[in-house]
Amino acid sequence: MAMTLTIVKPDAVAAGNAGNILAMLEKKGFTIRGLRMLRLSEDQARAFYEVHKERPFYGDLVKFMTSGPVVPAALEHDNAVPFLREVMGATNSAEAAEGTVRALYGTNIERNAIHGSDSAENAAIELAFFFSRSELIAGR
Ligand code: 3AN
Repeated sequence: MAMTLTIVKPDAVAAGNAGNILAMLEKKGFTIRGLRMLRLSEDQARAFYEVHKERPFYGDLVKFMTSGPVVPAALEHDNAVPFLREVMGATNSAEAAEGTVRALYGTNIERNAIHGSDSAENAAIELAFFFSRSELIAGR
């Protein structure tokens, strides 16, 4: 079974929707194999989103992601990476399909409630950013 990384973002945590989002992901069939709550430092947020460092929204994205606690989770499912992307919905919450996490819990393109890895390669990198190998083994 494949694993992917999700992060319940500061907007959704602040709105009291972390539990609702995790429950929705479990209902969709994901198994939670790792779970944390933390507040990203600026250096950590910059490193996590390094692929976007040349993009005009990078500064705002780092500011938003450090604005409050986040809840990263390691999720297991068949084809976990594309399936989570489907369940999350489009990046812009205002355009996300009905019934997706972002349509239900996000606000706009920045405050979009949830992160999901975009490839198997990035999932491995992002899981290792938040969870040690032994934590993920313990979650099995
Ligand atoms: P996704 O999260 O759907 O994979 P990416 O990887 O293109 O989207 O963007 C990463 C994050 O950067 C998004 N989740 C969103 O919070 C933010 N973002 C992307 N595009 C924009 C934009 N045009 N303006 C503001 N924030 C953006």
